[in-house]
Amino acid sequence: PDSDPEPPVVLKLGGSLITEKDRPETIDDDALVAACDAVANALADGAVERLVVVHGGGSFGHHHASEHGVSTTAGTDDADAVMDIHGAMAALNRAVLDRLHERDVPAVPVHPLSLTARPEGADGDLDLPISSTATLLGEGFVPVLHGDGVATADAGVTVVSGDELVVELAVGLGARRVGVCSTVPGVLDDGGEVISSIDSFDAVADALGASDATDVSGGMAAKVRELLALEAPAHVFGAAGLEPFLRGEDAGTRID
Ligand code: IP8
Repeated sequence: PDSDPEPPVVLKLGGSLITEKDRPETIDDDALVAACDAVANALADGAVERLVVVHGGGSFGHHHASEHGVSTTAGTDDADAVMDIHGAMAALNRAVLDRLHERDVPAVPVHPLSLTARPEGADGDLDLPISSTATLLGEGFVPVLHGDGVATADAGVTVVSGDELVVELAVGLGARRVGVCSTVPGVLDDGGEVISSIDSFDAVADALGASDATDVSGGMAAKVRELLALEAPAHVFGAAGLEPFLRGEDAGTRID
């Protein structure tokens, strides 16, 4: 029999990378195409065997979430608001899938709204059943998840960020490596230099500012805190780091 399959790589493509963050529902197609090329190349030459992609909201999800006052902690009971947020994210997901298919990547959608919940309320843990994604991976697909709305006890529907999904997927799937690709080349220190590696939150807390554009789910500090808690090594890098990361090299900031 074949030896056990390699644990997957979990890759987040930031919403700020693949969309124009300040223009509602606008894709940054050059950036999206470049990212999809890097993914396709890494799969084609075997640098990565099994891959899960998660993408953020950028000017799709965050625009509608903020219009409706919905965040990871503030929910809505208005179905129209849910449809605006989920509809925009599904449209962005479709664009990502289309670009991956053009490069023969066997990508399929996994929509968190249909799968996840916060059964203990907005402050409680996210419940993300993993079997759909795990089975798709085993069958040779590249599951593509995205930030979305999530059913939340006593709050209606809140936002689940791509970062939360990355963490849940990494734990649930026993990921080999985690990559977060955004518009910044890594986690930056006070002087704007990339911090090459982070192994404790306190050491970098002061240097981590908030995201500048509309972002309902918490900026770089929250990302670093969550990635530090993972067993798998994580890297935070910009577009130029994607190819090296997928080849197994260090890129941007290593968080471990
Ligand atoms: O961009 C949030 O995902 P993120 C997506 O990963 C929505 O924070 C629906 C605002």
